[in-house]
Amino acid sequence: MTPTVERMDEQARAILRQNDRGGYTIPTAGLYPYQWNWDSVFVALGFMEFDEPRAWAELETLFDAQWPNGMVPHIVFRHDDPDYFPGPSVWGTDGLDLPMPTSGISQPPVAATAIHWMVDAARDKQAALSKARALLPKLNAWHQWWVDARDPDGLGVVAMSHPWESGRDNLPDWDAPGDAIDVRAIGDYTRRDTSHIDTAMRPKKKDYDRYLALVQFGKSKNWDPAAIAADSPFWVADVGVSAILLRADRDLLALAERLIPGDTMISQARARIARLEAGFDRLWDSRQGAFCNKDLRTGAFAPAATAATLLCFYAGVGTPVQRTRVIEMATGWAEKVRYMCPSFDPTSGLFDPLRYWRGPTWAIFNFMIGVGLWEAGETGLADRVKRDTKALMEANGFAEYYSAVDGTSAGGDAFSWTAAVWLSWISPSLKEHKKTG
Ligand code: 9WN
Repeated sequence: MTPTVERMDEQARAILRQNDRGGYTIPTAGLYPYQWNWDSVFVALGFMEFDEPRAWAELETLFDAQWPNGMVPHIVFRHDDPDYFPGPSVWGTDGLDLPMPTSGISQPPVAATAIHWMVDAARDKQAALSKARALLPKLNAWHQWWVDARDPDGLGVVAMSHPWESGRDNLPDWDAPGDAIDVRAIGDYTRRDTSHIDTAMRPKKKDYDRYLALVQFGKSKNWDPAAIAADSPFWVADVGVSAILLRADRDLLALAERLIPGDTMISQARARIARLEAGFDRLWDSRQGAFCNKDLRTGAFAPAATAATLLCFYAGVGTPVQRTRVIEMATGWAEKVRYMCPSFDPTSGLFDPLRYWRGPTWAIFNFMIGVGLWEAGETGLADRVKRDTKALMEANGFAEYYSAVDGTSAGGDAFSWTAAVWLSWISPSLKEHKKTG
């Protein structure tokens, strides 16, 4: 029997409360015992529905860990937890002058967009405006870090220096570029993830060897962005982060024009937007008829499209012809799988229904895709994405992710960002003005 809306709302709120570690929220107990960057941002949107001060605190604690060079790290280590590998000592950022121990890379910059939505939805407008105003310079520094550190040649697309930086760790897209990573000197190590989760759902050992080798590489360069850009064996332009950054810059610009008119960050944001808009077309693979990830060392496109291809609507890019092709592609996917939107092309031989980012459906990605489609007037597909997300949660709870083929829940359970997506996008109890996308 489908649980009632009240029951779903209650469970979702309980998950956020139970994963709250006092000002920051872990993604799920055991598997991920620290604060993760984009997880926290979605969590803030969830808290916003029932505890606004707590929502702002989630973002403030994340930005407390911002590096002096503007980067907002992908994991914040407030303690050392043996449940997770690689922990703070492996990342070796302790010699840098940082506010607290963190990883050495970033994650998709969804925060400015979330903050824009939070300001619009806030019941306590005064508090929201002052919190957003205080966060804006930090957001701007982070966005500038993205283009300076990960696009030093001004291509208008951002490179991933590590698969984890994309938030979509083991996409098939990273396989061929990853062949250039030398793993011979990594030494012995013990994974912790596979002691929590079925190995069939997690990245393979070959992937982990590469993840670790890249961490060791970054550490050997003292996490210096220029040295990483010059020598990283892995340097792949990501459609997902490029789209998310472009969208985030549009939201940052709108907030800055409203809250601090005349500030220099306005012209900086405009310059980044122009550069990212111009660059996005580089990721159009005319052979595949889709926006695809691209190895910037070799110039090779990834083997197939991913869910991020659909973020062109969220980012507000693509010609009418390109957008039509993307909709045709997504319509084909929707016929092939029961639950939109698979993270990887379900018509490809590399599609894997349960292994992490190689095929499964993720609520946070559906959130961004659904909002973008809705805004672009593609309401049929937008409704399908939202309906499927709701059905997955109602039938299978708040899992880390789900099989796009049959809805099987996978990865960690009682998962914070999935619960947050229910509260801020799916729940039928949302106020009328929020029922978009
Ligand atoms: C590495 C926390 C994170 C998400 C990522 C997801 C996964 C970590 C891991 O979990 O990555 O960052 O150890 O597998 O891929 O998107 O932020 O939920």
